[in-house]
Order: sequence, then C-alpha cells, then structure tokens
Amino acid sequence: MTIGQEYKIIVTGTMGAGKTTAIGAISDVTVVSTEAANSDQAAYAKASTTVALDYGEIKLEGGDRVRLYGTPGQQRFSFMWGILAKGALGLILLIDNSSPTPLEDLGRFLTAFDELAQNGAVVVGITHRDVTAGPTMGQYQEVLSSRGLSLPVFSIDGREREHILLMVDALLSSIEAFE
Ligand SMILES: Nc1nc2c(ncn2[C@@H]2O[C@H](COP(=O)(O)OP(=O)(O)OP(=O)(O)O)[C@@H](O)[C@H]2O)c(=O)[nH]1
Ligand SMILES: [Mg+2]
Repeated sequence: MTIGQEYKIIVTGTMGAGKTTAIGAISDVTVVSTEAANSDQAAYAKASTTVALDYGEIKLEGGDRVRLYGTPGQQRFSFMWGILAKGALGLILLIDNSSPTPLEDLGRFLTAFDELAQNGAVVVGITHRDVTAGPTMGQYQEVLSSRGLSLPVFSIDGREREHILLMVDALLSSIEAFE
C-alpha cells in the first residue's frame, strides 16, 4: 500500500472574506472551528468571528490529502498567522471586495505572507463581487505586478465549493510549476 502525500495549505485574508465559509464548503471531514461572538460589529457586521483557526481536509484522487488551516482575519489575532503558516506549502488569500479598502487589504496580506508570495505559492480569491462593484480585476492584478509578483487572481464566491476547489487545484499546480 502506498501512502499518499499530504499538503498543508493556509487560507487567510480579511475579516468576513469567507475563510471559515470556504473551508466548510470543501472539507471532506467535520470542520474544526473556533468561532466566538463578534464584538467588533463596526469592523464587520456578522454574528461570529474566528479567534484561533479553522481546520478541514480534502482527499484528492490518488490518495493525496490537503490539510486546510484557516486563520483569523482580525488584526488583533494576527499573531496566529505565523504560527499556522509554519511549514505550509501554499496559501489561499481571500480578499473581500466589499471592504472599504480592498486593494490596501491585498497589499497588507501580501506583505505579511511575503515569503510564500515570492515563492509563487499564493493564489488570490476576490470574494463578494456580487455585493459591490469595487475595484476591477485589473486593479487587483496591478497590486501584484507593482510588487513584482505574478500570481493567479480569481473572482470567486466563498460559498461555492467548486470555486474553492479550483483555487486549491491552481495553487497545487503553481507550486509544482515553481519547483
Ligand atoms: N454575497 C456573498 N457572500 C459571501 C461570499 N463569500 C462568503 N460570503 C458570506 O460572507 C460571510 C463570511 O463569513 P466567514 O466565513 O465567517 O468569514 P471569515 O473570513 O472566516 O471571517 P473572520 O474569521 O471573522 O476573519 C458568510 O456569511 C458567507 O456566507 C461572496 O462571494 N458573496
Ligand atoms: Mg473565520
């Protein structure tokens, strides 16, 4: 019997972008979550927020397994980002298009996860494009190119299993191509 490979992937991004939702949408196992009542309704109006991590798994064809770790989005829990990212192969970065500052949000997360970005191990998903017009996909691309980065950027819905799976596939392909 051959034992399949395991890939550790981080899902990060702004508060309310859909990290917890995305992991719930694709996990093949019961998700571990650490939701607490959201005391910062001014930052984002929703009932709960992640305070430590989300955990889910997907089984790929051929027996490989992807372990997905979701981070909190709030800056005050950002100490968890480095802890969770330790040993990670790649990163799915979700940006909420309906934030007042989505382009700056993208820049801030690219800086925080610079090493993975420089290694071509990041895919970006822009969520909530059905909610507000926001920047164009070209403007998001410009944030990347201004930093000398060439990374895939997708317009996605964090609730759609197929969209998240597409990002996982794109990430694994990018990492393979970069090696
Ligand atoms: N309209 C719309 N709603 C979305 C989209 N993606 C996710 N959502 C919703 O937006 C909310 C996102 O909440 P969470 O999944 O808790 O977000 P999170 O990124 O884990 O947030 P924190 O843990 O607080 O950082 C949920 O209510 C989702 O159903 C999208 O593309 N469009
Ligand atoms: Mg969350």
